[in-house]
Amino acid sequence: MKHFLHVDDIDSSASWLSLAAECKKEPFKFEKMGKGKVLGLLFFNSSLRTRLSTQKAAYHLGMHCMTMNIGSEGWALELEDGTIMDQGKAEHIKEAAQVISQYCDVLGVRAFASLENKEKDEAEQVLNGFKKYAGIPILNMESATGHPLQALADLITITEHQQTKRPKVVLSWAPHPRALPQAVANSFVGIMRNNPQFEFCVTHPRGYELNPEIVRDSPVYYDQNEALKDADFVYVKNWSASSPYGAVLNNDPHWMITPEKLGKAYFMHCLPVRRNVIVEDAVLDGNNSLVIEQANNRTYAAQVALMKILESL
Ligand code: AN0
Ligand code: CP
Repeated sequence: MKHFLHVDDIDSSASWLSLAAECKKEPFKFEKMGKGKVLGLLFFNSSLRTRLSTQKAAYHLGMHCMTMNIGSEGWALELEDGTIMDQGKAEHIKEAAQVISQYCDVLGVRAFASLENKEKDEAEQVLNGFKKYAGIPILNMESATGHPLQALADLITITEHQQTKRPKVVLSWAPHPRALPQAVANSFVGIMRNNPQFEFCVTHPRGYELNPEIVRDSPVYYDQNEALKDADFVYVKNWSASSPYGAVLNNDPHWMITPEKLGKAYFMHCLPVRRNVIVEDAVLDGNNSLVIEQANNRTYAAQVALMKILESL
């Protein structure tokens, strides 16, 4: 039984990419694979792309899909062991996960970082809780520390548009009024690290360092202009600081991506994006923006991840 929890679960980029291309060309080619299987999707947080693209991927594979906004419609879940449950939490994740697995064969979970407690976020309490107690394959639909389906869709998109053998890909931080998780950035760094055919670097203001265990030896620049030099793909994302954990330290509008900064490069963002905060209108509305193609590729990323899970059942 295989889970899809992390970019490291992509055992061969080449074979996953070629399967994604096959699915994109002929979406219903594997529609018998999921026949009779039920996919449950649990959302603790808002979603547009992940919810609809994963449902569409399930449809392509002949799976039945049940979606629940568990964060707003379900019972509040207790995650800690041994607690006296006399406060606000009505149900323990132990029962909830085991019950869900009576109804579903595969379970997708979206549960963002709390941004309040770094250790608990890094322990992936919700994702790992479902993995531990549900006993069925788990699909990560953005957890506290990662968003591997997004990273896979981004890899597909870059591969489709690359014009040279070794394009330069830059991950740039950009300002945002609210504290956002590091999950998208983490998984993008991880998938770039696993695909050394790209020249990759990260740029962010001081204080926004990502987890060094994830960044490893990827070059990091505090000077955005230096990092953006000769870029072919500029992947833009806000994330909050790691110390103090979850803080917004800097909202310097100079980090916003403008047509001048982008130059000839392609612009990428996972969406949702705040116009004229993260990126100027002219970039998003221009010919070099790949954001809609990234969103389209979410379907094929989810389809391939589900196929790998279904094959393992
Ligand atoms: C979320 C984040 O930054 O993790 C989801 C992105 C896919 N974004 C917001 O909350 C705006
Ligand atoms: N990119 C992404 O995951 O979008 P949603 O939060 O709308 O699912």
